Amino acid sequence: VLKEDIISYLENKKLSVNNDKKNKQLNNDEFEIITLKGYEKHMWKSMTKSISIPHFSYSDEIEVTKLIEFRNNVKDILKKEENISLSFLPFIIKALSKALEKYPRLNAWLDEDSQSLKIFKNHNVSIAMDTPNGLVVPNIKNVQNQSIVEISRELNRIQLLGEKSSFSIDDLSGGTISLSNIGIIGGTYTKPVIASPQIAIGAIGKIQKLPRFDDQGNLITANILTITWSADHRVLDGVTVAKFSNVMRHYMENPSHLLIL
Ligand code: CAO
Repeated sequence: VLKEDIISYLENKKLSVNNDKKNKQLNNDEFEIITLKGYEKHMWKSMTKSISIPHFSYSDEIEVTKLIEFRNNVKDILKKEENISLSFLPFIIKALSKALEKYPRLNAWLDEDSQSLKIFKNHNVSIAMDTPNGLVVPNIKNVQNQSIVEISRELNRIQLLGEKSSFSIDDLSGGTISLSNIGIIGGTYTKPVIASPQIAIGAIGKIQKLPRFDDQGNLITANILTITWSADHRVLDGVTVAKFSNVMRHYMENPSHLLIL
């Protein structure tokens, strides 16, 4: 057999293998092409920008037994009298706002061009929301002036809009800090991605019954909710974020203080 024949045989074989592969790739029954649109396209753009931010991450455990009792005590009456569904989130949003009163620097937008922070007086809390059309982040405005019942009503309103994907521009713009309640789906810790130009976002895990020790060293059944903060490390340091998170934890662990302070 000539050397040329062997080379030609091998090349033909390679060609036919490649053609087989090509044909396989072109077999439309085996895959589906999804073209990104709407909210998904926006997520592509916003997350690509966000991921260039140097993220600082901070996590903590919050003991929410009192919060669960408090919420369960008023949940049914609120549904009956006002037709409002009260979850834990309105308490968490209010606790966040209380912490912002002490640490307003987290409630800001970063202008990269002028290297300046615009610190807002209003607490417009963006809520990451799972909708039939993907991730949307509407915000609840002026939380600092709203009661827990008012925040619940607003949360119920945006949930309804989310189901119909009919948010107004106003609902989707002007958020100053973000929260993501991924715990409703599951999981304990997640590291959220900052929604630029905001500089901080918190992610809440699932409430879990876990063994812990109380101050006297007794083993107790605790209800633990985790929170993880991502903050823009160019303009926020770890100590500020930790102190801010401690204030928020205090209000979540002592929900009655949300009503009197
Ligand atoms: N742990 C345990 N239970 C929780 C919980 C948590 N972290 N969060 C909510 N629940 C409970 C609520 O209390 C409620 O229970 P009841 O029936 O006893 O009242 C139930 O789960 C349903 O709550 P809800 O849907 O009304 O939730 P919410 O008000 O806490 O949250 C919203 C609203 C819009 C944030 C949520 O529905 C949602 O879309 N979450 C998804 C967040 C998301 O997509 N994150 C990803 C962002 S990054 O890609």
